[in-house]
Amino acid sequence: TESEMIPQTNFSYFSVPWFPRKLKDLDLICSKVLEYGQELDADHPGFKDIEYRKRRVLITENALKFRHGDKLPHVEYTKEERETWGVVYRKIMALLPQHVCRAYNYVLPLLEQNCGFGPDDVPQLEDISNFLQGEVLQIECTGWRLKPVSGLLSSRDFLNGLAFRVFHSTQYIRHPSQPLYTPEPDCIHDILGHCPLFADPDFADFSHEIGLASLGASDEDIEKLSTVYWFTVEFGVCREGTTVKAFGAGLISSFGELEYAMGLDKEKPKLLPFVPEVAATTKYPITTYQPTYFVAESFQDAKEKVIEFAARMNRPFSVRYNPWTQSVEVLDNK
Ligand code: TIH
Ligand code: FE2
Repeated sequence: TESEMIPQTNFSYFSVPWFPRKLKDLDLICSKVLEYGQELDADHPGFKDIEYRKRRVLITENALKFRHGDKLPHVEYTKEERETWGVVYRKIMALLPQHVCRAYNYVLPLLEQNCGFGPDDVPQLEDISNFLQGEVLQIECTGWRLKPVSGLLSSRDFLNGLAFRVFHSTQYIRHPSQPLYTPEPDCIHDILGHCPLFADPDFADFSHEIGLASLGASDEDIEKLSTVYWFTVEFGVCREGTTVKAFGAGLISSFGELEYAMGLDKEKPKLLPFVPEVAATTKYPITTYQPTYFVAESFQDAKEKVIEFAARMNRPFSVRYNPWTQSVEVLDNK
C-alpha cells in the first residue's frame, strides 16, 4: 500500500498511509474502484439483462471522467428508470412521518422545492450538490458536496472523502425487478437515502468527524470506523421521545428493510444503545436485512461519542479541517 513519510519534530519519521490533504486530491482516488459499477455478480437481479448492463456502463463512464470543479454529469433517466424511482419514492413518503427521523422530514420538502425531489424523476446530482453548498436561493446549508463514482470505493477512500465534506454518489439505478431492496448502493439509495441528511448541520458534522478520523488511520482503525459508519449513516436509528426512528440511508432507501427495522414484520431485529466501541466490532451481513441496529440518542450525542472514540484511536498525529481552504492540517501534538 502507498505510504508517505511525515516529518516529526519529536521522534524522527513514522510511516502513515497516504491520505488526501485538499479537495482536489480526491481526484486521485475516484478512479480506484474495488468493484466496478459495470460488472455484476451472477446473482445480481440485472445480471442477464443486456440493456440494463449497457446503461450502467454508459453512466459510469461519465463518472470516471469527472474531475474536481467540473459540473456533475447530467443523466437523462428513461421512463422505466423514473418508474422505479417513483415506486420507491411514493412508498417511502408514506412511511416518513411515522418511521423516519425529524431532521429528514424537515429537509425533504426543501429538496422538493429547490432541487427536483419528487416521485416523477430522479433528481440531478448537480442540483443537490449546489443546494448543499448553499448556492440555491441563498439558503444557507452545510457546505457538503457530491462527487459521482463509478463503482464501490475502498472503505479508506470513501471515508477520506467525508473528511472534505464530500459524498461519493452513484448515478445508475437498481434493476426494476426488485425495487424494495438492493444489495449494493444505487442512486435511489444515495440520493433518497443519503443526500437529505447532509443538509442537517448536526448530521453533517457527525459524518465529517468520521471522515477526519479516517485520514491516515491504520487498516485496523479504518475497519472499525467503517463499521461505525455502517451502524449509523447506513443503518442507524435514533431515539425521539418514547419512539425509535430511522435515519440510516440503507433503511430509508429500502422500504422492505425499513418496515422490518421498525418492528412491522413478524421477525424482529435486536436494538442496542449506540456505543462506538461496541458497534465498531460487531459483525454484519451486507446482502440481507440487519439482525441488529444501534440506537443513537441524537446526532450531537453520536458526534461527541465518535470524537472521543477517534481520540482513543492509534494515530500518532491529529488533523484539523480548515473550512476556508478546504484542506486539512496535520498536527503532530496528539
Ligand atoms: N439495501 C439498500 C437499498 O436497498 O436501498 C442499499 C444498500 C445500503 C447499504 C449497502 S447497499
Ligand atoms: Fe450508503
